[in-house]
Amino acid sequence: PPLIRREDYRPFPWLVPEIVLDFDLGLDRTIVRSTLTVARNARGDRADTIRLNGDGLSPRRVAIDGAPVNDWAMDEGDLVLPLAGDAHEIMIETEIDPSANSQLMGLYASNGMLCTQCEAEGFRRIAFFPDRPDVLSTYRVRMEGSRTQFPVLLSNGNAVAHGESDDGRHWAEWHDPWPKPSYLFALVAGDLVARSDRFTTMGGREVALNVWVREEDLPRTEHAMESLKRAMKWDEDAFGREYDLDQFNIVAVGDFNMGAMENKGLNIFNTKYVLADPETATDGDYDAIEGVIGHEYFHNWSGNRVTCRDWFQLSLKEGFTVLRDQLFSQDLQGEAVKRIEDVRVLRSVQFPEDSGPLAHPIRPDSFREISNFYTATVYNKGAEVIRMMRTMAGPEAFRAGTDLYFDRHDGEAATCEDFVSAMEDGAGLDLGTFRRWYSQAGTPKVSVELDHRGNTATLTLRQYVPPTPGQPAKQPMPIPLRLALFDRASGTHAGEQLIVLEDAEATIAFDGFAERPVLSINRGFSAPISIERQASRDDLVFLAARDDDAFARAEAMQELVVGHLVAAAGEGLDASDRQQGQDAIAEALAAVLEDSRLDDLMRGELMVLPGEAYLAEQMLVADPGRIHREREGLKRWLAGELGDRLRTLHSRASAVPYALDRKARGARKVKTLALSYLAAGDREAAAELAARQYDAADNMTDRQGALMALCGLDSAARTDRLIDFYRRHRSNALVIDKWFSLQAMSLHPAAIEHVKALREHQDFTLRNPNRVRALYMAFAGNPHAFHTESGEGYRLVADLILDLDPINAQTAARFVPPLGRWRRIEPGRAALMRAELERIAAAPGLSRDTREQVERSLG
Ligand code: B3K
Ligand code: ZN
Repeated sequence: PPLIRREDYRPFPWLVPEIVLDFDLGLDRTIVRSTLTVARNARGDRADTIRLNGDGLSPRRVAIDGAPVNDWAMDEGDLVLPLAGDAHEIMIETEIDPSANSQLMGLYASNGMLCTQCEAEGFRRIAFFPDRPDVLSTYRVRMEGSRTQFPVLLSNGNAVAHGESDDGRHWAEWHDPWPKPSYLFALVAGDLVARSDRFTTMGGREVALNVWVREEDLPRTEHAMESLKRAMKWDEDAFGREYDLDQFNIVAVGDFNMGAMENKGLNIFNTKYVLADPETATDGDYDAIEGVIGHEYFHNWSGNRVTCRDWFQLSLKEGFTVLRDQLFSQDLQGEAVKRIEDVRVLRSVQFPEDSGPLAHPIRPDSFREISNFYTATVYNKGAEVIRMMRTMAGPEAFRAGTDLYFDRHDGEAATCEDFVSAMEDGAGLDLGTFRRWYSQAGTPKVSVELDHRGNTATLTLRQYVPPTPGQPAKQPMPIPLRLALFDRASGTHAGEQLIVLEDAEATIAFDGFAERPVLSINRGFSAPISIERQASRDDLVFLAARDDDAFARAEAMQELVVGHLVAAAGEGLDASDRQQGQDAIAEALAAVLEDSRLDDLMRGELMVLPGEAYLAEQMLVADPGRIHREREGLKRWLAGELGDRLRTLHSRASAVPYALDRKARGARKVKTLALSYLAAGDREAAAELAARQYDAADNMTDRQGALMALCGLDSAARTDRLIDFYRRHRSNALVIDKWFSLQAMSLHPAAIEHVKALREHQDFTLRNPNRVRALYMAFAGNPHAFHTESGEGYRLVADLILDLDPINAQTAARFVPPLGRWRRIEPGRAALMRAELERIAAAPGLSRDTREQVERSLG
């Protein structure tokens, strides 16, 4: 497959201002008739043909300006038509089989309903069309089908007409007045019911809201609807963005390749991000639903009204929209806790990506398969880059920048450069060299030295951006650092400062410090970098106890643990260093357990130990076995030292009744965290406590937390409760997904055997992406099982990739990155990982998706 390059962008020679789509719907036979109004694009090259993308389609009939045409040609799946004049009408008829579509791209069948997924290049599996985001058209959609099979017929925009036809069939017509690219097209036909509500926009538009689900799921839609209304209001208040159609529809689908999709006026969601009630969804699920509902809704402006010129600009909509959903959730959940969680995700997923063979800039320069670039880098690092602009400009100037951006580019297909320029003009920033954040990959490292002499503290900062594939040498990037210098005696500081490290190195002097101050830096994680400094244990304990920036406080706690574990799992620690390290951590954790000023949600964040992937990231070459043993060993030791306090916390939290407020959610969070520490200590006692938590649970958060602890323990209670959980929830696919995941990510020594058994379970299927991810993503993220020394874990994942690739290439390719980390793993395991990648590479008929990822991973 060819390499597609950003620099080769050319406008399409034709405009397609209008398209009419006519669907004759059937699960295994759908006829699509599309009528395109085309006109020459004055900005494009002159052409005497038009190339309409297709993927697996053949034209049944073609007509231009009403006259049948036979001198067309097929080229690599595309349809090429001769076109001589300046304006034409093209009609093409195709036939597709949705029930045979296991890739879940284009029009497919799920649970007896029909639905679509077009981003990025799925529309070409439905109709021949210039399937690229810079061709904007208004859509008129007519669909007809069996009334019993498809009582509900939905598409983008507003419903304009519907009626009965012969033989128990009916039809509906939809019109979307907003020009959009083909990737935002959507259609749904099925037996669905809606939770309905209304929203009045700030301009007085009355919007009908519907969340469409299967009838039995209706009781679980309240949270999604409430989240939607909050998101609509928030976007008006925070960004001045108003909704622009008379209806907004959300449909939940059980078979879906990702989280959700922002199709104009008709968002299609994975059921996982819609359905919730206390019995079946955890607090984490509630938060994720609110975040994803917000995210897709916010795309209505950042993505739909202003879309992307080409797929290299993906972060224009994704990075910005992730930032918007983070700010939305933070306003509802509390800023510090949300920030800590977002940074945890960035560090555990994006940092490894940025330091491995798949590293790419947030605006990539080339790709073979765009589906492979829906990454944590484009999304999460993309959000961080825009967040830095906001930090440098301040919230008000930033808002002026986004207002100008929306104003300037409404109705256009824009570029990242357009966003940056609007931000410069609107927010009054100079983003000259800051643009390097768009073009350079790799996580910058900033080394920090603090010198103290006389009354002056001198800070020396040096940045280094490591080489990444295709980018051996880097230039310095502006790095905004929020910092404060604490007076050791009073425990206060004279105010936070924002320093932008523009060059490779900078030295800054601070006067008025008779004693050496304690430095708090990169507060709030003001830049997505890693800080390298030799902070003393005392300084970290000081900050962990009293930094007034809650993020920085959690960070000091993390640094204390990371420093200890990396040393222990790396060059090793002598007995006295080990003891001192453990004591400092126990002291800090004891303070966290007892600090009555902390609310439990924040206490929970401070109790979370750094993950094994992030620890591995701190080492040039990691031994996953040693990291795991050290981290578990530390937990065991802490459980021994702080057992009484952990049990007290557990019982205090257990007394708080179920509610959705901060206090009750905090209680549930610390309850399960306390349990997970205790499970590392006295296993029998912990199994008993976990079984009691399980039996007493009146909600999924407590039940899942208890089962998670039990899954790691060898006890009769483990088996009993696993069976109970399955029986209780066997009819709910989303909860059965949890049942698979809990076993695949468990600390049980035989976890890998459990995974082998589960892939033969009658409820396991390669046809459902949620189920595949529930078992295998959980497993690939479980270091002690995945990195089994024999290499069996790698073989399991490689087997999955090979089995899944012909069925669902996009999902299969997502499992390559865990194997691609081999260069950073000790040589024994690295060779086994590489061998599995080579085995995949040698397989005939590999998809473009998987081939690209495997080849890049082998480098
Ligand atoms: N824009 C979609 C993602 C589409 C992924 C296609 N492989 C969902 C989102 O980011 O909101
Ligand atoms: Zn998105």
